[in-house]
Amino acid sequence: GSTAITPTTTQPGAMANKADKMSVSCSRCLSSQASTQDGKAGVKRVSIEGNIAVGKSTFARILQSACSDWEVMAEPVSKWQNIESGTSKVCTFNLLQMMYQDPQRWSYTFQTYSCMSRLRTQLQPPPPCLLSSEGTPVQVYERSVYSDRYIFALNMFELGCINPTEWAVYQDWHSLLVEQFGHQVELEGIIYLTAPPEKCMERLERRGRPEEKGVKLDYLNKLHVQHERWLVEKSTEIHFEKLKQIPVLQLDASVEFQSDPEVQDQFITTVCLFI
Ligand code: UDP
Ligand code: D5M
Ligand code: MG
Repeated sequence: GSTAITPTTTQPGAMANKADKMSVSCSRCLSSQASTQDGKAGVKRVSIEGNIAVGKSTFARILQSACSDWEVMAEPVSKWQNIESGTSKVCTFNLLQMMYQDPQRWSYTFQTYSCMSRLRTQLQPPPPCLLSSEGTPVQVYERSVYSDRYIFALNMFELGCINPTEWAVYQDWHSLLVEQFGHQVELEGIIYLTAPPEKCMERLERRGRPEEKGVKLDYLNKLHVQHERWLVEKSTEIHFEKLKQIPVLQLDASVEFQSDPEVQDQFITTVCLFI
């Protein structure tokens, strides 16, 4: 694969200053080499990782509108909220709600569905316009099959909401799926958005997703620790060789970036240098 991505954990300030605040345009990304490794030849893939409500979707929308060479693939949350019953299309299930209301019963089921729906979304071929674009076509995923396992499923197991048998079964099929399909969704970099869990809680409450009403700060603290172990301390046991080598760009998302074009411009510049 390509090695064009800066191979370190990077702080935003240094790289943004190097780029000397170029204007927001695709020309910032033109110099990179695209991967030609597999069925999605020429496309680079990065995922945006981070705690619940840290601002991933907001950040993804900003990237999408900044550069037409980037295709953002949002997390399939609406699918989790509306699973069609096999027998009646008018009857739907809200698995996200079920998981939050009764985690012991539904965590394992949720993990099977979140991983499957994520993979299905991410396996879709890029649109032709992306491949014919002048710059480097980039697919930006909101989270990945790796955060499913190394953040959420692992956390549920550690909390006792996934039992040891379920955990063994989960890990077995997750490894099989990643080994079989992983090369088609292989990441070349991870953008890790960070903010104190208290800031995420504030944003989660502001967003007001009904299913997340019962989410406690303690849960966000635990997810924060899982992210830090995986992406910063590198102490999470990882089962995929390539994943261990992936460059991580860490961005401080605790600043109010949604309404600040200057911060957005800095972020975009930093991401362009990273990609
Ligand atoms: N948000 C905000 N300021 C920011 C970034 C995000 O107020 O600089 C808000 C955003 O409008 C939303 C909430 O924080 O109401 C969570 O953001 P998002 O859905 O993007 O987070 P995700 O869960 O995707 O990480
Ligand atoms: O994530 C969307 C919502 O879905 C949020 O409540 C977390 C939850 N989520 C996402 N992936 C998983 C897995 N794999 N397990 C459990 N819960 C999950 P947001 O961060 O708001 O975009
Ligand atoms: Mg989101």
